[in-house]
Amino acid sequence: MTDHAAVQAALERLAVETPSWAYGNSGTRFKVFAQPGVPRTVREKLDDAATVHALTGAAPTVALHIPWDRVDDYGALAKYAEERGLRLGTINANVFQDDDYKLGSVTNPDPEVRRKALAHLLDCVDIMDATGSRDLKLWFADGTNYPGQDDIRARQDRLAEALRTVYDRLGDHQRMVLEYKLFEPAFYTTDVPDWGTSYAHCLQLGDRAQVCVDTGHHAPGTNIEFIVAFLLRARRLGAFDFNSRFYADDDLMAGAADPFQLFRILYEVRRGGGLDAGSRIAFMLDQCHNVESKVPAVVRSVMNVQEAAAKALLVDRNALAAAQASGDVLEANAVLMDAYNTDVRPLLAALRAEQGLDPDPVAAHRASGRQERVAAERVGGEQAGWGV
Ligand code: PSV
Ligand code: MN
Repeated sequence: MTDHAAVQAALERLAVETPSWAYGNSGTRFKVFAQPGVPRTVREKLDDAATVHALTGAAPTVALHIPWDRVDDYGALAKYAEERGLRLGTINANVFQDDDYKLGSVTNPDPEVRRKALAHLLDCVDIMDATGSRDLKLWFADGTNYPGQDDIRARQDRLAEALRTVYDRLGDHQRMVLEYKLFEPAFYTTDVPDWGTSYAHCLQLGDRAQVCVDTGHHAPGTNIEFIVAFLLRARRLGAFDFNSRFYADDDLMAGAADPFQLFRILYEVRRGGGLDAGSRIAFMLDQCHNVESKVPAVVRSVMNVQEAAAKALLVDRNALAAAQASGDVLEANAVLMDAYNTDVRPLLAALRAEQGLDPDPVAAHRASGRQERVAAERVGGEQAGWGV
């Protein structure tokens, strides 16, 4: 039996953090296609994020990327966000877009470059103090392209040393989430290539070091829900970067390429208590909208996460446990599939209506004419995009 009140309460609680960079121009390494109405400033990115939150009621925080979102006064930026019903969320450090980082940032063989990278990470913690952010997200592009290029083990030592310094600088209420990615931009070794490496470093650091699972950062065919189940059991799953992929780190809309995978992941999240009140998992999007319109694409992604979560919440856990305990493989699989095959759109539409929102946020955005309005208003200046 499904407890509908509990499902509804969990869905009302579910908050998806949107990334500031999703609102800016982006592309592949071949071409960035500019779009009309793209924000020119961090504040305009926040205006777009506020629109997503107003439409969905489920995207109350925005992740910043430093230096893409560098401003003089972070306290003022936090206030600007607050006035629009938002909070500033995770601070993403960027130690991958400077010539000095060609051979790595915190693992660079040159101690001067390591010092510079570390200083940036510590600056990011200062920014967290000003914005009131809880999480510092670390992703390192560090690695090597050729066998023999650098000492693999020494690079782990350098990484551990930098992480320790940053961890010790965190306030009691702050956390570090360490993201992994199997390859790109390095092609031979990557210094944090997988969840195990991230987990091992986090274990050495302490409780407030947690793993960040970016769903696009695995080899094809990897069973991500296993990783999620393992990390939740170990109390080390801090955050998700949701996006979807067909080939590599495609950064497409969450739930677009493989909604069944997103459901399986969110079922393990639910199983591990991650959808319960008081859960500290950050559900972030980390994606780019290269060819599709950005604000509605972020809205669609939030809705896709909600739909997958709703289906995960509908799994009849008692029936599943009974089937599992009796070794009834077919029935256990059927219980899971019944939930996945449920059309949860009416349930979510009703929930939005109850919250005073339009049941169809994408249509509401189209009907509002905002896209045309901002395209007419945001003329001149330089559109935001990847790069500094
Ligand atoms: C790296 O591919 C990544 O997933 C990291 O989270 C970065 O901070 C982000 O993408 C934005 O480029
Ligand atoms: Mn990511």
